Amino acid sequence: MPELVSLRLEDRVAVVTISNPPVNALSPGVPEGLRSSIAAAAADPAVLAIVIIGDGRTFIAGADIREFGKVVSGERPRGSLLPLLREIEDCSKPVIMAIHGTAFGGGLEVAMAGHYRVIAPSAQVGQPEVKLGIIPGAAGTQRLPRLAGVAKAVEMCAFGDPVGARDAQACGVVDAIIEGDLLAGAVSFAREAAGRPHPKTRDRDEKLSNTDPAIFDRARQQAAKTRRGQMAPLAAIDAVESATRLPFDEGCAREAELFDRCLYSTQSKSLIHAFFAERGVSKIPDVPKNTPLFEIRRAAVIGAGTMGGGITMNYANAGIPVIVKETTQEALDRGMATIRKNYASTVKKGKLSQAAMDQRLSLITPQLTYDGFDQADIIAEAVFEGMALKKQVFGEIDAIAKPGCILASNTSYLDIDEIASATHRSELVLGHHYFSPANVMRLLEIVRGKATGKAVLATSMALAKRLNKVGVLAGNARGFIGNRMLTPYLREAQFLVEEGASVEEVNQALYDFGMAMGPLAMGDLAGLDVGWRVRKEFKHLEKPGVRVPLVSDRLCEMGRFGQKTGRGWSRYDENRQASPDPETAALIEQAAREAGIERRNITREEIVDRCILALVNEGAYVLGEGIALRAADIDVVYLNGYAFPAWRGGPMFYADTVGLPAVLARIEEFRQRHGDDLWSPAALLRRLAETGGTFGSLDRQRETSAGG
Ligand code: 3H9
Repeated sequence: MPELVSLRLEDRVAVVTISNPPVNALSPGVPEGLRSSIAAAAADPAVLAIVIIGDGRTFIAGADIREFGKVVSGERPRGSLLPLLREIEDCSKPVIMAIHGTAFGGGLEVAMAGHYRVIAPSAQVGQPEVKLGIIPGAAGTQRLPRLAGVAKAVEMCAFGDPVGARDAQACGVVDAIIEGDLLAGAVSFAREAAGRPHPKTRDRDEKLSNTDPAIFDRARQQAAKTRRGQMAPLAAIDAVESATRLPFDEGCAREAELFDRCLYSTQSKSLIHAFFAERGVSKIPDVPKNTPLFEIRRAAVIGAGTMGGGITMNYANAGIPVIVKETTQEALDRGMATIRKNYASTVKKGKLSQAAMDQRLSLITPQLTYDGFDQADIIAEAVFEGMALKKQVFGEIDAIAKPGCILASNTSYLDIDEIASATHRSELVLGHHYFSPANVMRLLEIVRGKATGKAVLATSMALAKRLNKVGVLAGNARGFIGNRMLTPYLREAQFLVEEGASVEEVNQALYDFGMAMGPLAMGDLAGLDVGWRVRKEFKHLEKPGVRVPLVSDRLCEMGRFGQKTGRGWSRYDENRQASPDPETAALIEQAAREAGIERRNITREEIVDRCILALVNEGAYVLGEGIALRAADIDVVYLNGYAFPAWRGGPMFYADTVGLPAVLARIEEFRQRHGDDLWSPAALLRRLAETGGTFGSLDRQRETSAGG
């Protein structure tokens, strides 16, 4: 096995190199290697100073996240990095941390125990632990305020966003930026530092005095708003606050207490699940890693509406020249105006420079013809949802596109194989289903038709990353993964209002569960006419005698499409602020009366269970039918496309945390009340619940049998 930590001498400076690919996480063996290397360097009279550096693409990206599960399950004791960090800090020779890539979490904590930090201009530092539902656990909340000041430490520890090299230098986290060769710069810095007294971070208390307590209040308010429902950000704020009140060692003890509370919580298990789910999702068992990819240099998009415009922006954002085609000048102008407006608002928020906006716009060619489509490597179709139109468009582009050009449909419900049948290249046809707004939402469902080639799938996965999306493979079934599951979720929300809950109660219960907004509010935002159109297209598939929601079609017939018309389930003012609409309430009551539905009081618990377990049960069907490869993929879809709270891990992980026997029992209860057609538990769910399995264990089993 290659050495995780190695030591060599360069110009009387000991260079300690960490080699634990891919990200030099502090896995077992790394702390031990650091300890022995530092001890050896300290004892060697030839050594004047010590440089610690990471091999490969990064410094240390943090603790090994996989270890946390083992600690929580009792498989491994929870070790502490604190003694090692103290040894580094107490070293008689100056220790210089040379940072490139990322010094995240435990990586930054190690770096802060050094006497100096030097950094490559492109590197980042951060305490992103809260994104995993935990807080820094190796004195990060105690050393960071001493270096960066309390306000910066609160921001970094409570919200977890990384800080670039210049910012890190400005706030005092690093001492120098090294342009050019980092190691050479670090070694020469170390030689200069040798012999001078070197500061211990834990003794530097000057930035802690006179702390304004309002810093903590403001951070708590911000966390309540932007990290709603999460415990780790609040714990991180408490831990940093303790640095201002307690001596260093007592502050560390308080941090450890808060860290443990977070580590053993369901929230951190959920967020860690989400972290690995997102990283596992691009692996397609029958598509080898080394599948040759198509080169995507130019793109073309058909349709400049809401979706087409967003898709066009995705390509331009990734630096890919893109043609966008519309059928009328008016629609094209409207589409381009929206694109410009979107970019301008990002510039206004300071998140994009004017030059970058201009550069992105220069990559977009708006036009009414197919000119240049024969040069495109991929053509993305985003026309109105309707099979006849889609087939016509695919027939047209098939005739123009060059051989090898990928044809991707943004359909959200339609049959990819039927669309592909309009072409002579079904192996190059698939779905690229974006989520609105397409330039913002990270999810991209990559829909595999029966003939879609493996290289096309592999290229799509790679392209998703380039477009800053999370690509999830979905089978070709109506609604694919996300929208198929959404149907019963929205159905239950509507049934609940018919049975007696108010629109506001349903929205609030799901919001309190952690969803970004309630289901009916989401319908109003997306436009109720979207579902109305889909329902009309698939009306012939409805089973006679099975209950269907009564109200949304009526709202649409009245021209109440949601936010865009000012009225839907709720009423909206000019700022799109919702208020209850007595007319909707009356309409619901009337519809329920006509259908003979007895109205009653409905608890928040029932609202949440009906909606969320409808998602879970449909998810289990989707998984059982092979529409999704893994339960974790379904979670990734819901976390990135539907704003399911990441701290609950996604619907399938949530079901595991509730316990599948309890989930099954509740579904059975609903089945008794609402009938087999609506609430038959999926066979897969039943099997797992009855055999002590979980969706997570099923994923692991499948991964093992697929050979890794
Ligand atoms: C912590 O430090 C707690 C401390 O306070 C100490 C407490 C005692 N561990 O993301 P990528 C894997 S908590 C294990 O695709 P990128 C990842 O799964 C930690 N594995 O690359 C993937 O594996 P695979 C605080 C890790 O270039 C591969 O590396 N630190 C870890 O897009 C490549 O990852 C964090 O939260 C890890 N720490 O992004 C940092 N990190 O190839 C988390 C990555 O098998 N990591 N892997 O799928 C990141 O933010 C990104 O991975 C990073 C690289 C920016 C580093």
